[in-house]
Amino acid sequence: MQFTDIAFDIEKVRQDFPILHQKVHGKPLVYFDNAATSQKPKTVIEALTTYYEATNANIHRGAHYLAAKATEEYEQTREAIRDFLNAQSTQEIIFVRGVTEAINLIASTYGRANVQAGDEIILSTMEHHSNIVPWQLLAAEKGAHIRVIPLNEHGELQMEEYQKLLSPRTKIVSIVHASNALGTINPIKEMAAMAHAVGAIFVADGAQASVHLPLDVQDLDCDFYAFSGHKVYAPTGIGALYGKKALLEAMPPYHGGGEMIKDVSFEHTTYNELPFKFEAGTPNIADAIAFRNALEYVSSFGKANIAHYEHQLLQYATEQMLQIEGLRIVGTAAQKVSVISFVVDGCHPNDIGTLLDTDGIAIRTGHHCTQPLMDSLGISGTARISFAMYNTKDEVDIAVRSLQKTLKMLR
Ligand code: C6P
Repeated sequence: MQFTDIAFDIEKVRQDFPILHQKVHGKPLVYFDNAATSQKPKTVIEALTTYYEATNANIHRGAHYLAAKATEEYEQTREAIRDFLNAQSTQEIIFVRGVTEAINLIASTYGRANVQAGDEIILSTMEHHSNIVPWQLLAAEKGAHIRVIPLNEHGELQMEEYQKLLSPRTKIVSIVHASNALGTINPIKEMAAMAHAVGAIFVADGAQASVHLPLDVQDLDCDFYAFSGHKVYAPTGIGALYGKKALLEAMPPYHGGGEMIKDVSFEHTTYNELPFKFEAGTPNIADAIAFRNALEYVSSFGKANIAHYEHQLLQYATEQMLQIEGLRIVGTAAQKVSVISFVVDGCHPNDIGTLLDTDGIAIRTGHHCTQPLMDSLGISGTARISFAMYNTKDEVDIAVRSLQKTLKMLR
């Protein structure tokens, strides 16, 4: 297969990622675990160093030069995220640690205020644990019920079953935009409209989609959209939650503390305006600032161009892997991000991962924090290859050769 219309120079891109140029167990590193976390370009790494060397100060409170500079840079990232998501206002962008914290925030605030006994929360079989457990905690507290959309044999949502689950009892629908374990891209725009038709709100888990798909929260009409910086080439420990302003305004705060208040007395506290109402305490300033560099880095290539390239990697790798006897790809949806989960007859995924590692190839194995999905498929886990913009066709060839060798050893 010939790759066509690649809009950027992959070798140049690779030069931007220092970590890629090392040997692991004596072999050049092939990093195929990007769905777990992506590697960081120099611009992000340098932003962190520059921040601590030249800017470090607490934000939104000091009267001095450094405090003002740090505050300005922190708020510039909020604007970059607004732009990345095409949100209407920076008041709709809350800094969080990542998707896990974002969903816990929604469940603890919007959920507690709006879900009552007998209400229903709709999830899908392919959800990550972080989009299951916060809702289970809420449902247990409130006497609400979780309903689950089943999948078809390709790992796509059964939309007619979703339609049947929706009712006036539905208060929240929370669905992954792109599955980390299957790669499936879900039709969240259509799903949000269907949720709205019964008066429910729609939450999208954008952990995987955010790095691969162009996003427009206004067009998607999600009520909440969560993503983690570390999967979009930004540092760990920083992410963003988009929420519609009217919802955020009506919601009670999440954590209490400094920054999220206007006035405090022992009798009464008034809360700060959006988005600060949801950002108690000193935040992760350095990583938030470097987050902007990551988003700018992605935007400089154009997300559609990156997606086009990654799709070719996905197609090429899928073709190559399907030639391996006994290998089955788990997740064959028509619309996929660049994730390939697979199982091989007679081989445990962990053994495959361990042996590929001896050839310098990093993949993830196991249940990928989607145990209900694995249970529904009747497997304990998969081996998973996931691509980023810096991966190459040659790396796919290296991995396929290593896989062939590995499977000979295991069978
Ligand atoms: N998936 C993976 O290897 P955090 O950890 O908060 O940044 O993201 C959680 C999360 C939520 N939803 C989806 C769809 C995800 O993929 C993840 C993280 C990683 O697949 C680590 S388990």
